[in-house]
Amino acid sequence: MIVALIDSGLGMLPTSAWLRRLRPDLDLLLCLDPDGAPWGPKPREWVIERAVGAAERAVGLGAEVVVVPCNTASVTALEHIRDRLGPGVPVVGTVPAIKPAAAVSRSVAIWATAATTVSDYQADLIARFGNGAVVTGVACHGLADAIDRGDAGQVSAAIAEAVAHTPAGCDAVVLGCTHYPLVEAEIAARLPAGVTLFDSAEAVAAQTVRRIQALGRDSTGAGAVSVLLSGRPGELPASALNYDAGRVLADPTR
Ligand code: DGN
Repeated sequence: MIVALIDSGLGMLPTSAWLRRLRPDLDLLLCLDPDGAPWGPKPREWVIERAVGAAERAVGLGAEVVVVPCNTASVTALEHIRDRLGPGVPVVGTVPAIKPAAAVSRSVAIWATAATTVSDYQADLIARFGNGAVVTGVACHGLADAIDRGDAGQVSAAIAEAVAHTPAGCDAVVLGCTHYPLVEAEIAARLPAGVTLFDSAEAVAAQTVRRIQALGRDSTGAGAVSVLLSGRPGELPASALNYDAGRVLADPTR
């Protein structure tokens, strides 16, 4: 069975790593959009078009399940992807891990892209799962993009800015952009001791496995990893292409 993962860039890697751990037999199709990234600061219509387009191409290449390991695309485009693909293709989204954070903390900060931070979806999640905690949204400008570009100086500057906007006394930080766990060690080192980080990668992978099981299909595969790139593969960090010995497909339609 082919499972497609859709994100603008490298944010999908923590989730795909969990999927590999839980179900090494699955064939993964990693759909990245170097031509359209970053999605975080883009207009809503842009994110919807890129994410729905990637999902359609993935299904055209044989994907039977679509995962969106991207908070920005999930809060913006998930229902559009579901509408376009129809009920036959399970679509699993990602939301910031507010619920587990607010279960143990009275002061939570959510680090995310600007799009996620201002979304009604995030406001609704806080209302439903905030558990009475003080929850503060922190928009981390440029952090996801700097991670994609492997720009250590910009990563460091964006983390410093986010730390400065995180309320004193906050003891839980939700990594509400799937890129951020890739620099988790640096984030943890820059926050005060005693702050716990939360992310959604393991939970999204586990939910994907449940949705696959619910399909009731024999889903064994070869455990292959393929990469589908929009536009300019030369601009994608080598770390993505070296992720596994999978095939790299260039998408001629972009
Ligand atoms: N990884 C995406 C998210 O979780 O919001 C951000 C993607 C981007 O392009 N900024």
